[in-house]
Amino acid sequence: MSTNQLSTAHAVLELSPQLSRAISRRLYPGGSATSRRAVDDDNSDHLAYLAEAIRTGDNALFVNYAQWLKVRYATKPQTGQSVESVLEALRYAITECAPGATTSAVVPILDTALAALPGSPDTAPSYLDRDAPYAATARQYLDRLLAADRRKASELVLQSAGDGAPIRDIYVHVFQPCLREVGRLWQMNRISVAQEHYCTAATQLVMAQLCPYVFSGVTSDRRMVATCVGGELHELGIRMVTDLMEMAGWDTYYLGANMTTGGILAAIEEYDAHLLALSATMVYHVHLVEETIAAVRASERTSGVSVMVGGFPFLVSPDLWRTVGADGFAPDPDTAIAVADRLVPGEKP
Ligand code: B12
Repeated sequence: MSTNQLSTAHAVLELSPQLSRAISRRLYPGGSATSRRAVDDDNSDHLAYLAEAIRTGDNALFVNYAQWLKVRYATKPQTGQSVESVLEALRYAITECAPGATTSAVVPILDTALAALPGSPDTAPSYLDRDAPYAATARQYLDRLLAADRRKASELVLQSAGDGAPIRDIYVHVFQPCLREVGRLWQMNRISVAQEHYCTAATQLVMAQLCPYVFSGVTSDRRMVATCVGGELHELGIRMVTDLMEMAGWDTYYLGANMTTGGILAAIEEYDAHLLALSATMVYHVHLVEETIAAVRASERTSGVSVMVGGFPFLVSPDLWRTVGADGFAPDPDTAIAVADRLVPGEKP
């Protein structure tokens, strides 16, 4: 990551309020200040994603966001704008408000995203694949949650586990696709925020009911602290990884969502961890992953810990884990166990 990239990203974030207003003026020339302010939040999001792509030098992070936005806007009629018009307005705002060097660094990223849009669909395909293992269970589980019946959803999963379905399969083939499907349905405006929250909360409840299976194995002396970075609320992915690593013999210390860097460092030290598993889902939290890793490396008390990262941005950009300074990355729990075993070799329990 070069100094230029850092200063350009910083400039975009510093100018965010002015840029945001310029975008709104361009998109809604006749609109009132109030109606423009209503889209300013969206604009700050666009700029936060853009800044992260500039900082990491990874245009894919912004291109993926533009493609996601295309689907979201296609089904969110109140926006009344296309992604193309938003990106054009962003380009106009940058040219208007930012210094020349910033403009010349940012415009190519916007152009790359604009060029990717025509070939990109305005709907997102379902995550529920009829041919996948446990497809029928996943469909039923989601249907029960969408029908607001968490009791029946829980019964279904507990029955499967009781019948011998491995917890790993339930996590990977039921919870994961169902949660991603819930996200897709929200993105396409087919379910409400309340439904999205309900399905997530219910899944956390069901996962907790599976606890006896998770903690039934023998634990080795390899210790892992697992957590999300500050501000990150998406905790289920890292929780699944943690539970399955616990089942694979790791002694795990799971901290959940939104941890401060200081808190993470203290936990590594107190728990005498060999491995730190860090998760981020929102692209605009990638800099926090990098800052946390830098802080871990900088402290004598934690510098010996290996760091493995994962989460959505790392799925979008397979080399991003190197950019943020991690020792390893895994896209899923099985790979996470293999990477962890490589980073911290030890006796298998
Ligand atoms: C549940 C959910 C929420 C919940 C989270 C609650 C909780 N307690 O976790 C709430 C409601 C809080 C939420 C909020 C938001 N969300 Co949300 N959310 C989701 C949803 C539906 C499911 C997330 C999930 O659990 N996925 C399932 C897990 C298993 O998958 P995973 O996270 O990728 O994890 C796997 C791997 O990545 C990997 N992994 C993950 N972490 C780690 C770490 C390590 C070390 C390793 C090795 C591996 C690893 O292993 C996991 C298992 O395979 C997703 C949809 C989706 N596609 O995931 C949207 C989604 C992530 N959210 C989204 C958005 C936009 C938001 C909000 C901005 C707005 C909103 N929807 O309310 C806020 C932002 C909050 C914030 N500041 O963090 C978008 C992001 C789009 C984008 N392009 O960035 C998504 C993709 C929905 C969508 N399709 O539009 N969300």
